[in-house]
Amino acid sequence: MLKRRTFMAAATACMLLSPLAQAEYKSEYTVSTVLPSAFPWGQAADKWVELVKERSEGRINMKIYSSAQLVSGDQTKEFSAMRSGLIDMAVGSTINWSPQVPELNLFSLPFLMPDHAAIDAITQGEAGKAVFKAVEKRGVTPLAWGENGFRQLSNSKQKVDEPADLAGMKVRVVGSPLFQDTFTALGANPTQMSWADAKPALTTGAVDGQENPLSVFDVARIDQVGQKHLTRWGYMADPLVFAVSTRVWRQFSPEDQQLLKQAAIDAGQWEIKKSRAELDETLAKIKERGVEVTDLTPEQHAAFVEATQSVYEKWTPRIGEDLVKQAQDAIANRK
Ligand code: X2X
Repeated sequence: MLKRRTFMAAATACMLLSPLAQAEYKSEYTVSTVLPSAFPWGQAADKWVELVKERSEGRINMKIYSSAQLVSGDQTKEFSAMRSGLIDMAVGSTINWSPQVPELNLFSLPFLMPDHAAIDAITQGEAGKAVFKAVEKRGVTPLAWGENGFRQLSNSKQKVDEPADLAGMKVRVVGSPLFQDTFTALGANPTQMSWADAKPALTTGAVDGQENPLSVFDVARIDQVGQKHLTRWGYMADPLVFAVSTRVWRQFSPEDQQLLKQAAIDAGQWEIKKSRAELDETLAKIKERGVEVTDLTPEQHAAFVEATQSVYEKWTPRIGEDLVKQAQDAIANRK
């Protein structure tokens, strides 16, 4: 009996001590990104790290590992690595995490979001909350949204303003299955590869085209690898998610969880505003470099929408009928 009581007392003492044990933080937390500081994406991560350091007075230190180097460049493995705790934190793209979180494919549905207000209508509303719940369910704690941006199509062959122009065109896409379906539906010949392999493949001509936001096209100097034609079709936009591995998240005190979250929200808002504000200037720069930029007429746009309907049929059940409907309603009622 006495023994049992001693044991109970010891167990209680341990439980009381556990908040102290929680306070023992790692000397440094890893933060994974795909794009480094020269891009808005990398700047979003930089800002988060800086705000956390400042607000925690140096108690919480984070170190950024860009180019998906923590997963040897294989960006679609980033989420799993975070879930298992191999990576502590990340600022990641919805595209790269969608193989593990099917709900994130919502943002990749072609021509779902016509403008920035539509992105915000999803991320800042109920649909955004539902997406975050889906991320959380899979062992990663999402904190805030950022933005990689509307993705535009470039190629080395010809002007593209109708689906027929894409016939047989070899297009590099991210390693997320929905993209394979979108480009196949358009008659193109999509090839999945990581960002690390994309520029070399464009350089050698292994692929004819790619799709990425204007900021990525500009900073990575995609014009220098023969990409002379760019179509501003804005067929999808990938938000960024600031997140922490839930295993790691639980080690922080509630106050520090709040600090990390608020810093992520502030960094995200700062980056979204900045990257949108830079778009016009970026476009001008790209044109100055001699890239032929094509905008679609409403009729041309409609032809692309029409050609990609099969993607909705296949992917809506996987994403969730309710979530897609919720997002569509939010977009219809956007400000
Ligand atoms: O690989 C890409 O195209 C990039 C950099 O935009 C993403 O990581 C989604």
